[in-house]
Amino acid sequence: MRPIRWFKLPALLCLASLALSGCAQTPKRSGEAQAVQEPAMPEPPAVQAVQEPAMPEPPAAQPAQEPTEHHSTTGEIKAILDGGTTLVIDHGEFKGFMAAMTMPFKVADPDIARDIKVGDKVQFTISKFGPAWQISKIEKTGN
Ligand SMILES: [Cu+2]
Repeated sequence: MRPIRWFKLPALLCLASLALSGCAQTPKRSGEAQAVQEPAMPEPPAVQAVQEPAMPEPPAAQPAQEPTEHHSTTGEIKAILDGGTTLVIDHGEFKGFMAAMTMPFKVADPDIARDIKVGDKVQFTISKFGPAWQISKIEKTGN
């Protein structure tokens, strides 16, 4: 019994010390490959600042835009509607754009039609504000 115990204990100590020194050992002593640099950690992709899409602005009042196209003709005022913001006009031909007919037109700025009355003969211009055609200029030529 005795020799066995004697043998066992150092064996265990030896194993333990091997394990410890194995961990503690510095791998290279050569001085040659010391400059091996850790590959830089790839940068994590920058966290995209996820931006809330801006709330769509309510469409601005159309007359704020510069009109892109204009047509002029003459006509006669048949009715004034919506507090002066719409004029029904029996209009002549807009050359190359629209045949003569009676139809309503929005007025870009009701102020420009302030003095217009039903029955007035007018010379007027419609302009394209965004998708909408509106009267941009109107003057009385007779009645
Ligand atoms: Cu028309």
